[in-house]
Amino acid sequence: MNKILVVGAGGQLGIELVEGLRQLHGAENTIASDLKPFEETQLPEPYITLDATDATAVKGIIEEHNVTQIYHLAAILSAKGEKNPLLAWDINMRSLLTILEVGKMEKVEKIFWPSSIAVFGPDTPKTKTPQTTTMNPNTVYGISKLAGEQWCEYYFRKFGVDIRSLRYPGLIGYKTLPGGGTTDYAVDIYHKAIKGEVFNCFLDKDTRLPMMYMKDAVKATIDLMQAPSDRLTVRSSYNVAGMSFTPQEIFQSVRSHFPDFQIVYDPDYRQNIAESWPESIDDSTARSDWGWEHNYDLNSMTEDILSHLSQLLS
Ligand code: NAD
Ligand code: AKB
Repeated sequence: MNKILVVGAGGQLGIELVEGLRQLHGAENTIASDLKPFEETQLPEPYITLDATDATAVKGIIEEHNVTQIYHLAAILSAKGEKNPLLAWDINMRSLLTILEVGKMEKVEKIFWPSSIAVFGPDTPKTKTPQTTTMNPNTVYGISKLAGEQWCEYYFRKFGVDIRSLRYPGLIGYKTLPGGGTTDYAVDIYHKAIKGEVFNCFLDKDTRLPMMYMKDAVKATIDLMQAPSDRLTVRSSYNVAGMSFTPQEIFQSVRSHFPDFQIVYDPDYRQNIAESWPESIDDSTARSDWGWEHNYDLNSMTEDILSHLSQLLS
């Protein structure tokens, strides 16, 4: 029987991934954990307050609960990382190395760790960015994710740790507000539209970025973790794609439901980060290795989010 530990579960991805994992493995077999105390999360029990950089605490929980799989989500994202680069490097690298090392020692069967399109930089081909290409990221978050990918591959090849990873694009969910990324605008816009407020967009109207609906991200994660090991040809991190759009295009999609909705473009330091990333991603390796398929495009995502969000906020 699988016993799952989700680390950094209190964030935008964790809240929804825990739900998906609990449907699959049972709530009693899926322990959510985060730095935050229980009262500050939206997660139901079982829940443990856990610092991912504390190797003794992580080891204790794995042994006490006979954990067989870890999903390690804790990180400082791109925009927040540029405000405090040393903190971002420290948290992102120290937590990953803790999970890899404890996972190896405790013979954890499988580990999931997310990378990001932030591993690509200004020298990377902008469209249909290939699985293997020039990287050279120029944010501390991207540098930490690229180093993390290489550490994952190293632990797999040297120690046989079965660690799997996806380079998520910007993830868009409606259940919680995002935690300090450059793609956060594409979550905020739905909340402003529902509240009838003008949306102040921190990216320029034509900045195209790869994005994915959270339901597809949860599906990709579970599909990858269930794939037979011998199907996986990539042990750094897989490119995955859902859709690509600009602020103007998502605004038009939302405005088709709220004809009076208005947007003001006011780009800030996050514009430079966005401009260093690809516009679209070639994920053909994920599609052929383990059958990845996305379900949502921009308009079907907008419909789904608005129908759920209006119920949640009413
Ligand atoms: P988030 O910022 O919403 O959540 C991160 C969580 O990690 C927070 O709840 C935070 O309290 C927790 N955390 C921070 N330091 C911790 C520590 N030392 N110990 C335990 N928990 C700690 O981020 P998210 O959007 O949920 O992203 C989750 C993962 O997915 C990250 O690794 C991120 O890099 C990756 N990712 C996210 C996106 C996206 O668009 N959201 C895209 C690409 C990759
Ligand atoms: C961010 O904007 O930092 C994240 C990501 C693409 O990794 N959403």
